[in-house]
Amino acid sequence: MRNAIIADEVDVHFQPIVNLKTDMVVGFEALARWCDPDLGYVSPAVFVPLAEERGFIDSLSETLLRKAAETALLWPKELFLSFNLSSAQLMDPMTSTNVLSIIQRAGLDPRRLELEITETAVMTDADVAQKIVTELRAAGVRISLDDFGTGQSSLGRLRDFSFDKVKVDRAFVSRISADRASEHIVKAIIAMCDGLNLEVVAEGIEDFSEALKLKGLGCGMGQGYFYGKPADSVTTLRYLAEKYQEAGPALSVAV
Ligand code: G
Ligand code: MN
Repeated sequence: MRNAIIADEVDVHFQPIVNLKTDMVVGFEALARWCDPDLGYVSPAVFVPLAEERGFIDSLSETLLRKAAETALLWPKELFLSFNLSSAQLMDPMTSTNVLSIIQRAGLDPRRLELEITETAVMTDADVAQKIVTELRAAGVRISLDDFGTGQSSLGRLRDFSFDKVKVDRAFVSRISADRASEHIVKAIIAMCDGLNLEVVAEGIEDFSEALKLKGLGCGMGQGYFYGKPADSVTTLRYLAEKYQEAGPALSVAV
């Protein structure tokens, strides 16, 4: 893994996040990909905890964020980049300084960056996490609460912690057409976020009926295989060029 970072084998893929009302792309989530020449494809669920444990999550994250930010510079300016922070990073008081200096070096406006954090990560050291989040938000970075509804969900966290966006876990979205309970839970999350002035993204939308149901519930944004699978930066640029061509010649993307 250490060598992979040095050899530049770790790559970033991008998955579109769309406005459910207009079906327009509003941003992309960066997802880490590692294809080892001997091991083949290694899942981030395996290598991120490994990097945390062995103490090189910082260099891994720096490589990924730098690559993601450089790619985001090629997109239309109104699109945001969403990047996952690991739990170890949310315990490290240097994280905000590190993140801001990486995107500054890359030339990406902090207002185009969103950082995804999980409730479990926030829980480990709530004071440090709060401080990191406050510093980042002061610089214009937005914060989303990832995988909402699973793990150690606490509604108190939504009250006491400052976020901008909630990402509803795909465990609820994938069953929204099948069971009433999931539909009611998603409906309640959307209503709550409305009242709290938080944006909502439904994760893991896989088919048209799920998309339709979420639109009906007034969910603002969506993400999932139905709208696009994670793809490399070249494919992502091609996708944007097509989308923007459909939207009219006034908008263009250089490929
Ligand atoms: O924890 P987080 O929500 O960041 O996880 C994102 C993961 O979910 C990625 O590995 C991505 O490939 C996967 N993913 C994204 N969209 C879908 C989807 O529609 N269905 C399924 N099963 N997985 C998805
Ligand atoms: Mn995420």
